[in-house]
Amino acid sequence: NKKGFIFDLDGVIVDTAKYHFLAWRKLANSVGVDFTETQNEQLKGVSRKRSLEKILEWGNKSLSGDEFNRLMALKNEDYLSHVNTMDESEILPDVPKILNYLIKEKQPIALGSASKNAQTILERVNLLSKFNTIVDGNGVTKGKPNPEVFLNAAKNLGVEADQCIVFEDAQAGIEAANAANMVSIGIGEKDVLQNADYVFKDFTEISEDFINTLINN
Ligand code: B16
Ligand code: MG
Repeated sequence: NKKGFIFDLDGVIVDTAKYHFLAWRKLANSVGVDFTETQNEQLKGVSRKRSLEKILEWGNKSLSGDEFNRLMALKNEDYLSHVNTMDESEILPDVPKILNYLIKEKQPIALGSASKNAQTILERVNLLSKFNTIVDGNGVTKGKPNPEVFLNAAKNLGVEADQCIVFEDAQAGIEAANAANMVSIGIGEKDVLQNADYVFKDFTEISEDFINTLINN
């Protein structure tokens, strides 16, 4: 039985949520809407378009289509100015160790992210070559919690969905993995990621023995 290991990007490989927060807060404030850390948490794993819709809902604002698109572009420009400062030092602890172990064990590896900037970010932190396939916000029509992104990743790897293991930091992503019949591994807090099959604070808590169990089950 061939396994597939699928990694979310933001919050799993790098902490870009802090840059999304800065860019969304700046944008929201510019149209007179407040934006808090709690709200940012609710945008994790959510597409750029859906994120702006939610921010406008929270602020009771409605905009024309043109204005909406202009704000989405502005937010992304600001976000990318932060992304362009990133380097390998922003990779979350023990991520390279786990990726290298999976590569040593000849396990297929995919990225499954809602971000349209996924490839740029992986290039910046020098991890692009570790992945056999990248499925990102450009390759899906339905965002998490819809399982499309992970199902496409499984297909690209040539692995059955129920043989895949997903690492996710967002509730929406855990739901997507569960809906795809995949093993869901939460990276973060147990009380936030209640529906995950396993939860670890970060990759420093994940042992090679645990990875071996995943490979052999
Ligand atoms: P972009 P993930 C998600 O990435 C982020 O968690 C979410 O906050 C963001 O809005 C989304 O990507 C879209 O990102 O604006 O770069 O296309 O966690 O699925 O890797
Ligand atoms: Mg994430």
